Amino acid sequence: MAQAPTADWGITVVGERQHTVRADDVTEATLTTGRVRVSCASGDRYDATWRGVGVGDLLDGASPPAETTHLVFESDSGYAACVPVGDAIGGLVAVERDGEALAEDESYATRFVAPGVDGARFVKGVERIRALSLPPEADPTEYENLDLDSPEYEKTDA
Ligand SMILES: Nc1nc2c(c(=O)[nH]1)N[C@H]1C(S)=C(S)[C@@H](COP(=O)(O)O)O[C@H]1N2
Ligand SMILES: [Mo]
Repeated sequence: MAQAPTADWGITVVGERQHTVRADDVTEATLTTGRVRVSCASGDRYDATWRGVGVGDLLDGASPPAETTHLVFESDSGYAACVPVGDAIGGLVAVERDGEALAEDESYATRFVAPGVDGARFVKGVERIRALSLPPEADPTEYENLDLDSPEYEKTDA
């Protein structure tokens, strides 16, 4: 692996305003922990304890519109997932899995996880989170890209 992405990440959150949360902004007190299963359509699954910043905390400061229906999580690789806000809000952008910094073991430092969301949408290397207000007839999958991938993210069978 070329370089450890260590504590050098930033996530830009876009609502009515835009703000960037950086690794330096994250203190022990702002971290939250959750047990979440990663479950892929291929059948692979595992449970892990994730530690990171709650999605609600990330949205603070970006003033997501009251009509927000979905959050789009975008990776630095182009991979992107569109998740109903009610599901996403129960999740976190993790920086640790089972007590280990993701940046230590993986080619990415951050990743979205949330209970009840399928593993394909657990975007690795989150770079941007956008609040969307979609009308009921909209197709949320048009706002995602679950194919494009950076090779070092070693996508398992989608
Ligand atoms: N950026 C990025 N995130 C991604 C993927 C990817 O290809 N790129 N693959 C997804 C898929 S299909 C699954 S099942 C999980 C796999 O997570 P794991 O490596 O922890 O098993 O990551 C998801 N997150
Ligand atoms: Mo997957």
